[in-house]
Amino acid sequence: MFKFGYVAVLGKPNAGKSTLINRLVGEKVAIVSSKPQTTRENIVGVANGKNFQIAFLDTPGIHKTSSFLDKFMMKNVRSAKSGADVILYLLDASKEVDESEIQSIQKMKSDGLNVVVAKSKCDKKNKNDFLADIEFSSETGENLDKLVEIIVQKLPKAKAPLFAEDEFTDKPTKFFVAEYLREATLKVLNQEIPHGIAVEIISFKDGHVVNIEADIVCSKASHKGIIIGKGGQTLKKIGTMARKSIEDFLGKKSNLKIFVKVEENWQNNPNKLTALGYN
Ligand SMILES: Nc1nc2c(ncn2[C@@H]2O[C@H](COP(=O)(O)OP(=O)(O)O)[C@@H](O)[C@H]2O)c(=O)[nH]1
Ligand SMILES: [Mg+2]
Repeated sequence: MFKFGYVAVLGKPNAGKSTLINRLVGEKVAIVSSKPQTTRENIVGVANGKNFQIAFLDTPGIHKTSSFLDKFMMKNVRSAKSGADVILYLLDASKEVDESEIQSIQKMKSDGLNVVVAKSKCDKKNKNDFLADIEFSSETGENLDKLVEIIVQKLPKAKAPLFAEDEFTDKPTKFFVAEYLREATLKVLNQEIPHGIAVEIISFKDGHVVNIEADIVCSKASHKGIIIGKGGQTLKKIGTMARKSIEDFLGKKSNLKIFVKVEENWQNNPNKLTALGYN
């Protein structure tokens, strides 16, 4: 019997959602960083097994909203929830349980949603006394097989997989190029600034090598200098890191030209959000 379904992965920012999905999909579909709210929109990552196909929906972490960008992120969370066959809710084992989270899990269950609660990061010291369905680690791989088993049991029956075997996501190449550059920026820069940046691909010319021009958009003039760094050192570091991920992903050489632009308060500018694909 074959099974197929959509599984929305929910949880607080930093719970380990993107890391788990990348691990199960076997491709890097979602960027990961130690900074909360790295994921901004839903990304489908497809995992295949002998008798199943799971389309995971990576979601931005559940958080309080203030800007239009925050609202966009939470709209993504809601739509993932309503379209999913199963909700996989991650609770970080290394953090204490949060009452509001427990309430929202109970609410989803009483709304009749098919919820699996899993504790992530079980390789770390357990500070979470919630009785979850399973605990696992994406780092060590512990219990990943069991987690998949639990999910597959809850999936609906299907005649065949929906996605072709080599189709592991629903996003276009350009999306990943932008995300890898955003990831490199998040990794190289510390605190605060990351939430204020976005990446816009200005041109993407595929050939023997790929020629890419991209803007790193930041919200304050003072951030521009920090992103560029003394003598351009920081931007160079960002570019080198991003190019490596992009080349691994595309499987060919690339030229990456990066510009840093200041767009004050772009997170609340509907036109800019549309241009960046956040709508
Ligand atoms: N020790 C440990 N760290 C993890 C594990 N899974 C994720 N992380 C780390 O937790 C941080 C947040 O992960 P991420 O997948 O971006 O979380 P998301 O915001 O829920 O998507 C990153 O620094 C990851 O490397 C795990 O199983 N064990
Ligand atoms: Mg994420």
